[in-house]
Amino acid sequence: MRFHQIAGVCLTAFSALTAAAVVPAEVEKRATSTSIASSTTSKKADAQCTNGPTSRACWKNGYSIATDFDQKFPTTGKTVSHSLTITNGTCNPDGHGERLCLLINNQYPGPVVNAAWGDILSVTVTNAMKDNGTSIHWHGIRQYHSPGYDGVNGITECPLAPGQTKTYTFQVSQFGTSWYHAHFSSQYGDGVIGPIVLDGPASANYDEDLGPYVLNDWYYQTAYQINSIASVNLAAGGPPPNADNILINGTNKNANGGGQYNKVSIKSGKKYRLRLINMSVDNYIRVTLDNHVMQVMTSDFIPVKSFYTETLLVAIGQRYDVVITANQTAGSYWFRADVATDCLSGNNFKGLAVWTYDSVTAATPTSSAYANPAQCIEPSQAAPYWVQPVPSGTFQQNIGNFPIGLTQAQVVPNGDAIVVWSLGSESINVDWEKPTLQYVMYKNTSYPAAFNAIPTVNEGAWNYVLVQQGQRVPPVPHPFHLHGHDFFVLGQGSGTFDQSTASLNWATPPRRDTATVIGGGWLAIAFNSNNPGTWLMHCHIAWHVSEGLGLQFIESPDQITLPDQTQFSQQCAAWDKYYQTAYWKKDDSGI
Ligand SMILES: *[C@@H]1O[C@H](CO)[C@@H](O)[C@H](O)[C@H]1NC(C)=O
Ligand SMILES: *[C@@H]1O[C@H](CO)[C@@H](O)[C@H](O)[C@H]1NC(C)=O
Ligand SMILES: *[C@@H]1O[C@H](CO)[C@@H](O)[C@H](O)[C@H]1NC(C)=O
Ligand SMILES: *[C@@H]1O[C@H](CO)[C@@H](O)[C@H](O)[C@H]1NC(C)=O
Ligand SMILES: *[C@@H]1O[C@H](CO)[C@@H](O)[C@H](O)[C@H]1NC(C)=O
Ligand SMILES: *[C@@H]1O[C@H](CO)[C@@H](O)[C@H](O)[C@H]1NC(C)=O
Ligand SMILES: [Cu+2]
Repeated sequence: MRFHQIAGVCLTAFSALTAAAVVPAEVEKRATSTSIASSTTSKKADAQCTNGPTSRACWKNGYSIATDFDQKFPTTGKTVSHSLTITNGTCNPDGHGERLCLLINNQYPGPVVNAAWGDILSVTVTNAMKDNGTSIHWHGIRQYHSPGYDGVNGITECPLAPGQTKTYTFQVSQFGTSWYHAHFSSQYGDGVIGPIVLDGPASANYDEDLGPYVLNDWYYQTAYQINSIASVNLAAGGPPPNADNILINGTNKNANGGGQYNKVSIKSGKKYRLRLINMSVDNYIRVTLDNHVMQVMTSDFIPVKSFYTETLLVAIGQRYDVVITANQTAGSYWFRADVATDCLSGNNFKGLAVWTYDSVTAATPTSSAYANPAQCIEPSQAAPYWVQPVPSGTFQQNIGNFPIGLTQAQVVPNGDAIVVWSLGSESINVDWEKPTLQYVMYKNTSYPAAFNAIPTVNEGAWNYVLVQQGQRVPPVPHPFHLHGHDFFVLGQGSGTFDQSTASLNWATPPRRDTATVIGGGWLAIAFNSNNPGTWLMHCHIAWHVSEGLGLQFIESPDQITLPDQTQFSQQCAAWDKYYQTAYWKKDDSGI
C-alpha cells in the first residue's frame, strides 16, 4: 500500500446486485450451534444427493455444503502426493525481460496442488536453491493435529536448508480454493507461490470448473531488493516502491506491448466456476469481466450465500470463488484485474486477459469496463452460508487489544536499530534456529519477547482480538491473516474502537481467514480455541510482516500434537550447518 494515496474509508469492495437462492432447501437445515461437543452428531447433511452441475451443494456419504468442516469432515483414506522442487532461475512473465525468479518445478507460478475433501495431502518439498532456506505454508489450511506442517520457519520448523527435502503431510479437512507460499522473509514475492484446489461441494451451481485464476502484482526488481527499499522508505516515513505490472494466471502484456495476455475460451450458455486467488505482495486489485456478472459463492474457504456482483476487490491472501454465465453476445471480452486507484494505491497499471466465446475467432476485445463502484465496501460482509453466532459473554475478559505501531528494533544481531512495525507491544522477530514448537517440545515457556507470543484462552473458549491502527502510523490498510483458524469478523471501522458505539455482529458474523484493518481504523475478530498449536497472525503485505507486523498465538501447548522429533531435529541440524557459512544472513523478522 502506498502511504500517501489512501482514502481513509476505502476498502476491499464489491457491489452486490442481488442475492441468489441456489441451494436446495433440504441442505439448508443445519444446526447453528457453535458447541464443538454437540456438533458432531447434530448435523444432518446431504444424505443421498449426488454432486453434479445442478446439485453442487451435495457431496457424498452424508457430507455437503451444510457441513461445517471445523466440526466434521470426511476421511477418504486416500493419500494424494505432490512434489515441489524450488530452484533459482529466471522468468519473464510479461515480456519485459528475464529477471531472477525462484521457480517451482521450473514454472512460475508453481503447479496446482489439488486433492479432494477428506484426502490426506502429502507434499514433498525440495530446496534446490543455493542461497536461501525455505518453508512452505499452506494458506488457510487448518492443520488440525498437524501444526508442525504449517510451514512457518522460526515458528513451526527450522528453515529447510539448501539440498534438503521435507514432506508436509496433513488432512484435507476443508474444501475450496487457496494457495501455498514460502514463509522465508519475502521469498514468495520472487515466485515461491502456487494454487491449491480442494474439491468439494459448493453453494452455487456450475457446469465447468475453469480452475484457479492467480492474480498478483509484479516487480521488475526482486522481492528482496524491493523489500530493502521498502524498509529504508519506512524509516523515512515513505511508501514502498510501486509494482510494475499485474499478472493474471502468471502473464500479461507490459507497458510497451510485449508479452502475452492470458486467454480463456468459453461456450455460450455454460456456467463457469472461477477460483480467484490474490497472491500479491502489496496491491489491492479490482476484478471484473466486461458485460458479465459474477456470482460469488465462497470467500476464502467459507461458502457464502451467493450474490451477484459486477466487480470484486480482493485483498492479499483472500480468495473468491465465482460463477460466470456465458450469456452475452458471442465475442471477445476483457477480463480486468486493476489496481483500485480510486480507493487505494499505486500506478494505474492494469491486468488484462481475453475471454472469448468459442464460436467466434478470438480478437482484441473492444468491450468497455464497468464504472467503478461509487464507494468501496468490505466484501467480507457477504453473508456466510453457515450462520454461526459468536457468544459475547466473555468479550470483556478475553479481548486482546493489539495496536499497530511503528517502533525501532534491532533485527540483525549487533546491528543498528531500524524502524519496524509493531503489533501490540512487540515487533515480531522469530528465531530460525529455535522455532517456537521446539520450545513447546521442551516445555520451555521462556519465549523471547520478540516472539510476540500471546497465549490463547483455554480450549472451547472464545478469543476476541482487536487490531487497532495506532494514532501515529500512516493510514494504510493491512490485510490480516490468522493461521490454524478461520476467524469471525465481528466488526471493522474507522477511527478508534469504542465499545459503547461500535456495533459488533454477534449473530451472523462473516467467517474467513484474511480480513483488512482499514487505514486509521480497527478490526475486531473472534476465534474459538479448538486447535492446539502455535499460530502466526500477521499482515499479509510481504514488506510489513518482514518489518515485524505480526504475533503468534500459543494455543494450549500441553495439548499440541508435536511433529516427529527426529525429523524436526535433523532439519534444524542441517539448517544450523548450512547457516554457519551461508552467504546471506537473516536481516528481517524472518517470516
Ligand atoms: C540465485 O542466484 C543468484 C545468482 O547466482 C545469487 O546471487 C542468489 O543468491 C541466488 N539466490 C538463491 C535464493 O539461491
Ligand atoms: C535469499 O536470497 C536472496 C537472493 O536470491 C537474497 O537477497 C537474500 O538475502 C537471501 N536471504 C537469506 C536470509 O538467505
Ligand atoms: C490458470 O492456470 C492453471 C495452471 O496452469 C490452470 O490449471 C487453470 O485452469 C488456469 N485458469 C484459467 C481460468 O485458465
Ligand atoms: C490483492 O490484495 C491486495 C492487498 O490486500 C490488493 O491491493 C489487490 O488489489 C488484490 N488483488 C486482486 C487481484 O484482488
Ligand atoms: C446473464 O446471467 C446473469 C446472471 O445469471 C443475469 O443476471 C443476466 O440477466 C443474464 N443476461 C442475459 C442477457 O441473459
Ligand atoms: C528456555 O529458552 C531460553 C531462551 O532460549 C533459554 O535461555 C533457556 O535456557 C531455555 N531453558 C531450558 C530449560 O531449556
Ligand atoms: Cu500491512
